[in-house]
Amino acid sequence: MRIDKNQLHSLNDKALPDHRESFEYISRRLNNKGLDAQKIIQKIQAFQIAIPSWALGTGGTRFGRFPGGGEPRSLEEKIDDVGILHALNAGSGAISLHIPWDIPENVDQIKAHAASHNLLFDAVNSNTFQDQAEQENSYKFGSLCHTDAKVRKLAVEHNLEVIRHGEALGSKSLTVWLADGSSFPGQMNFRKALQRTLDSLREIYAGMPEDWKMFIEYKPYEPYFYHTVIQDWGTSHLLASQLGERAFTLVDLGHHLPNTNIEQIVATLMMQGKLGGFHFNDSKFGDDDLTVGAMKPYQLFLIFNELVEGMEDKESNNPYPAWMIDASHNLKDPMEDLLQSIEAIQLAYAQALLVDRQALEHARESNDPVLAQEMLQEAFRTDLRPLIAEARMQAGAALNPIAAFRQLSIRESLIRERGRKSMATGL
Ligand code: RM4
Ligand code: MN
Ligand code: MN
Repeated sequence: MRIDKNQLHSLNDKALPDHRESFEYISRRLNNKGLDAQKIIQKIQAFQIAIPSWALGTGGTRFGRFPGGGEPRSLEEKIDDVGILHALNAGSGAISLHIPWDIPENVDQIKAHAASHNLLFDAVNSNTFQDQAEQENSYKFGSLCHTDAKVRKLAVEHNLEVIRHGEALGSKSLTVWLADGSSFPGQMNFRKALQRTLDSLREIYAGMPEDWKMFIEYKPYEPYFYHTVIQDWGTSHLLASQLGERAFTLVDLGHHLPNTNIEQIVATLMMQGKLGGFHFNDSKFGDDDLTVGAMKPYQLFLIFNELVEGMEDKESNNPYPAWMIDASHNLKDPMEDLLQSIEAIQLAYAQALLVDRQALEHARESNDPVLAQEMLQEAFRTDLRPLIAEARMQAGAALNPIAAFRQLSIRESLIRERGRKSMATGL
């Protein structure tokens, strides 16, 4: 299914007078502060966030799953869904595949299909946290860290195969998230498990094409409850540093214990040139996979404040990070949730662009926390929603993506096309 752009534009036309009023107001306000709204709009338009192929269906918890209907039944249909999102918001121009949930069968056809929606293939993700049907050696007690060399070999080979799939599609990076760990004190030798993980990662790193990057995620707990081999950014950074120049840490917002200062982690990694990518979501307790910005929008803004500072720093050698949403949806329509997530990210980014870096630095140098807070909160409390809407409209997308999703009855059409009981592959 595809969005009819004429229908989209006529919806925009109806909303235009109201939008004009609010956009003109904010443009004037920004102008008075010496900011050019159009420049911010261009940055928003250039900022593209990948959608993971596993986020288009209803996720569940370990207690149950309540499918919503019209879920994509194939990789082609997942690409269609990301295409719909991109047509609505002009901000999600890439898809990130999880192998083996989404093995591209006919590569040329899949590539052409994605291109017809103006989509690129972002990082490919490996999966050694589940056993596949007929897999002889189990990942039950770990994968890259396993005590048995046969299991480690299987996991390494799987990652190499994921790289080959990614190469065929034009991806340039591999994201590795390991569930590996233990649930009981004494169960695993920490030192040996980490060493074996490093050795296995070396083999994968050696199998990456020259122009590829490896992103290593970390997470403090879950699925194991006592120890996780790559538990924090420090461990991920240690591995990335040992592996080499093309290995980086990936920050997944949900992979921190409550109250962790994630923005500080971002700054530290960027200082080292080792922040490779980002997985966006929000949470209250742990890896809750909630809509970005649903719980802690100020934290998201503070993170973007560091990201912008790092990206604008001419002396920084941090590469441009890869952006992806990583969430699973239990209650909301996944597509509406993704639209909300993208908007929350764009807003936090745009607000961070408002901060006068020189003035902020001055406040810091003169040890003036009051002024520093005033500056950050002034930016955070500026309502930039009309600016984001304008960025979308100028790019041919919807002024209001969620309203358009509903008014164009997209979910109803998808249910008609795919059925009420269709189920997407994923968690
Ligand atoms: C993990 C991690 C990975 C994602 C899986 C599905 O918690 O965030 O990025 O691939 O979930
Ligand atoms: Mn993740
Ligand atoms: Mn996660």
